[in-house]
Amino acid sequence: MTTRKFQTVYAFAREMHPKTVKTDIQYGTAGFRTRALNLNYVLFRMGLLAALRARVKQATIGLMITASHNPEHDNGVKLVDPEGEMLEQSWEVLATELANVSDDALETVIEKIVETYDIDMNLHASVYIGKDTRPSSVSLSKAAIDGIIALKGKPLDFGIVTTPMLHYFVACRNSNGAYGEPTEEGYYNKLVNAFKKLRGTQYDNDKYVARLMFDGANGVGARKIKQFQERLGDALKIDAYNDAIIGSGKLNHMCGADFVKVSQQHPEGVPVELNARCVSVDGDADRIIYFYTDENQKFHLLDGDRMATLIAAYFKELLTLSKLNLDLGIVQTAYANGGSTNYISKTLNVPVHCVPTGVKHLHHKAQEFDIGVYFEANGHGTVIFSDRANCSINSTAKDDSLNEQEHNAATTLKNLMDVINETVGDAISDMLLVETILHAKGWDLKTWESTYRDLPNRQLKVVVKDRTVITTTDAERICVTPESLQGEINKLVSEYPNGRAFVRPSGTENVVRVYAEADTQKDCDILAAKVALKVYQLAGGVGDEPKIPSA
Ligand code: 16G
Ligand code: MG
Repeated sequence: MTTRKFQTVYAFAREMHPKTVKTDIQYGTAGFRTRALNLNYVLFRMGLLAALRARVKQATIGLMITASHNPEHDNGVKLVDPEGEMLEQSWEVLATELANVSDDALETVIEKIVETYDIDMNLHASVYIGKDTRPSSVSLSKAAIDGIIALKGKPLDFGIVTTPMLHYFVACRNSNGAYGEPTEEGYYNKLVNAFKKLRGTQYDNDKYVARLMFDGANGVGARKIKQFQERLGDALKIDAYNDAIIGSGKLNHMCGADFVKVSQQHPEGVPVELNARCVSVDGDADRIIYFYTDENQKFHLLDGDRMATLIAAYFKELLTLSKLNLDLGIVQTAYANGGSTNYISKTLNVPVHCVPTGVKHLHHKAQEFDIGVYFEANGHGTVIFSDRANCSINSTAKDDSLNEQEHNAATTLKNLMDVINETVGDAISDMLLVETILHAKGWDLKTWESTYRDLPNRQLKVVVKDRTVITTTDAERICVTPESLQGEINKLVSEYPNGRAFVRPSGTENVVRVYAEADTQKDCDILAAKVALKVYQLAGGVGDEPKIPSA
């Protein structure tokens, strides 16, 4: 066996990356996420795991260092599987075990993984690394590289990139270039070239103006959008804001997609220009939210549900025009606004499914369709295509015997596929896709918004002693424990027209999340607060009791 190699690992770990935290950490919805100060040993160990995974899969594995929309002092890490998808669930368990084992037992756990998966440690192990703009990401990426090298793997550090860029690079590498070139330049060129083909030579169209305001959340999106702007030229004018320098402490602070979505307000650092089309991305640029402030100073949000409906409706039109026989479906989570779900099933007539929170669940379900559109309300989502869809769109676009309408629609579908980053939600790719559709339709945000009415909604957090006492079923829409809680929620919901509410333990923070919607904002604020109070009372709330607003 290769024990000699493991001894090197063991010695290295003890010296350079000792386990400094006693409490256990979990590989959650999007990897490990906690205070950056507590992550050094975790990154070293994830470097080890990535090298093992690369050998098992005999493919390049990705390792992304980010805490997304969390405050700047947090950080995190997640692994990316060969096709650019999230790490397989059975390995999440291994990741958790490896992160929490004592320094003394580290060698044994690695040996166990090697034996279980019969890993040939002489195989090549390639790991792609990316990091966001957090100051802590620099030393954490060194720790990960130490881990990869300790197991004789080959790290390739892409430096500061968005999360979806790293996913894309991994997918490109493992497809031997069929999906694209695994470089920054290759990524920009693929997306921008397809976007320009779709845009044509007329940049404005009816109510659509080729200019938007971009909130970069003082993160990696703010940097990368400049690369896009250089290449897009006048095809799309992007006024970029919130691009503070690294270490300013402003990352995601009062800005970015999560802030705008949850607080339902305009971000700081972006001037308010009435009726201007604005977007916010999050700290690692895998989510995007559209918004504007109208002439009466009223704020309007167009979230992931809006994008899902806009995109699916457009694909449906193109499928009809091209006469392609492909099935289209939408995947949402419980957070999807009831207004959107209703519109999808009653007006668009597209099959819609609800799955638990977290990209891996949405992605997995969307794979059941030829064209699967998935979005979380928070703005994370993309479109994925089956091999059948890919082949038939490509061959129809090449088929000169078709009439012009069919041919044009198929060519548009082909170019849309190239604007889309299928590996995972990608804020900038999603933005280019939405901009393409609004342009094609000649719409401004008001026209888009008029397609259906969102029900007023509210999200709250409740701090409890142990959030795992809350368990759920039916894609998180029903609470199973504590036993009496769902009955209480049902009673409260029944008091409000169009009322709906659910609770779930967060996968990224130590809180229970509460969601409510109802016909009026006042009703849903009261409903949310009443549900939060029940959670506090029945699930061991700590700190101040939630306050019920007056009716
Ligand atoms: C993670 C998930 C995101 C989800 C969010 C929910 C990925 C890549 N990201 O950020 O999809 O919406 O967690 O957070 O899966 P919560 O569990 O704290 O509500
Ligand atoms: Mg993110």
